[in-house]
Amino acid sequence: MRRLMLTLAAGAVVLGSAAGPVRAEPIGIPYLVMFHDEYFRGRQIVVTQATSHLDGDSDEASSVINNDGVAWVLYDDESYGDRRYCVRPGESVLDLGDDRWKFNDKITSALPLKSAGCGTFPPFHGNG
Ligand SMILES: [Ca+2]
Ligand SMILES: [Ca+2]
Repeated sequence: MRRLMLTLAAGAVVLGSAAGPVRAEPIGIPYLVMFHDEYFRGRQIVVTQATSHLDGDSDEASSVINNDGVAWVLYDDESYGDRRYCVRPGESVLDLGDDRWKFNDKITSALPLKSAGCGTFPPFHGNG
């Protein structure tokens, strides 16, 4: 009986972690912050200004949060080229590999805009 209860308890833990939302820690750094892993995990990439090549952090970002006051555009290629997505102030993307974007381990350059809106750049979330 004891063995059965332990087995059930272990099963519940696995189900809970698989089905429940993964809560990311709040990030207080007031810039664009990317992470090598999903859900704000792994090595941090703090970007404070336009960066035409992320050097050692290129093609590594798997999640991102924008704590800056303006929108940022994230590009696949260096010097702001190829596919791109815009993240507005206060927005985050917990998994850049999501089917909606397929942008995992892609970002090579990052450019801040002069506004909080994305203008004509495609946003990760919603419109404009
Ligand atoms: Ca990664
Ligand atoms: Ca790239």
